[in-house]
Amino acid sequence: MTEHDAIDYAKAIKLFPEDAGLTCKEIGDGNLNYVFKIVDLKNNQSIIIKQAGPVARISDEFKLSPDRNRIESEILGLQYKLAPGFVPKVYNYDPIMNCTVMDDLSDHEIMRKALIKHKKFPLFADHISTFLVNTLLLTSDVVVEHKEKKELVKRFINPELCEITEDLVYTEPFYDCPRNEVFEGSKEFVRKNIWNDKKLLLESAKLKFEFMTNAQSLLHGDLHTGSIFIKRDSTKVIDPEFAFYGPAGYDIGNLIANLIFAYANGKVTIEEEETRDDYLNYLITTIKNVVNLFTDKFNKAWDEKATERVASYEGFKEYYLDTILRDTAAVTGLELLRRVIGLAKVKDLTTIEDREARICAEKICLTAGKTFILNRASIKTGADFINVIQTAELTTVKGA
Ligand code: SR1
Ligand code: MG
Repeated sequence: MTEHDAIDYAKAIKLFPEDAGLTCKEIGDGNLNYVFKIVDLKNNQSIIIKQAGPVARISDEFKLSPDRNRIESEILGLQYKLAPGFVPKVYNYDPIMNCTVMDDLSDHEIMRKALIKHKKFPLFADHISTFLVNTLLLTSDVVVEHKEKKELVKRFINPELCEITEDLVYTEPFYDCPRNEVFEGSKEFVRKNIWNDKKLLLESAKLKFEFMTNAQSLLHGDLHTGSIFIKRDSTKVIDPEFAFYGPAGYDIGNLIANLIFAYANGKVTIEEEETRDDYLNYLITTIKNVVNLFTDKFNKAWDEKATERVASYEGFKEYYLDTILRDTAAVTGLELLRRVIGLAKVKDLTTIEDREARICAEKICLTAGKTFILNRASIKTGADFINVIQTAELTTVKGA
């Protein structure tokens, strides 16, 4: 749709009163879709229409079924029930126009943009840990009746978007793929420490196959800070078009890595020492709390909500949670590597103007990323996650 078409569409589906004075602006800045904000200036109401085309917005090279828009609208509806208050409300899904109408969240801001401005959100770890436990545990075989769960697996089969993740996260960052976009100052470091490390390549292969075969939980599938709208007292998760049944740790690791990008940005761009320490401490506390609150809330929800008989066997909950935390560490590492090496970048790094500062931030991410993957089995607590980040920071700053 053009902006003009979107106004006609809003009128046709009778979303606004007859006397509405509608305006429209296309505000999408993601990689795949078009996002129209429709405002009724007369009655001061607004909504969002998100439309999926047959190819990705960033490149015709990615041919994608617009069915992703159905997946997005359906999972938003499900998450609205599982994690009330943490996703926008969906008003309409249209399988002909491949578009979904939902709440306008313009009173919030995109979390990545806010973090690049070094803003703090003290309630975020509490909010997102509830969202993660509710959406991940409550869609798993631990809680959902198994035939019903298999129906959900069918409904959310998402081959094309999974292929993007398989390629961009699990495959291309691990060799000198022509589609990669490595910053020239970081390329030698990448070649030596990533592409030439056979042990790391083997671990990436194991992880790729876990991603493709472990239908554990209904994932958001792309839970980075650009998929979160935030304000002081509210967190809304958007854009779940990559949703499918995969390893629960994928969402948690994705999120933590993106908090680490904010950390690396703050570390090299905030000049005043006290302000920098304060901001980095906020991010360290947030990362630690995300892991620890997830663990606490997961244990509690398991005790209250598990329906599967074997879930009550002694030691099983601990075993299951351990595998999620191991996968969380691994995906934290994978996301850290792929955003530095691969095609899809993050502004936290690309907006760093000073060349040496950007190289330093990227090396922190690459060093931590590699450790998260290789040592994933022993990274379980918030303190363990922080230890990897701070060690990477120390070795990078010392020029190792
Ligand atoms: C072609 S899509 C590139 C990236 O954008 C999305 O947000 C996902 O993160 C994907 O990997
Ligand atoms: Mg997106």
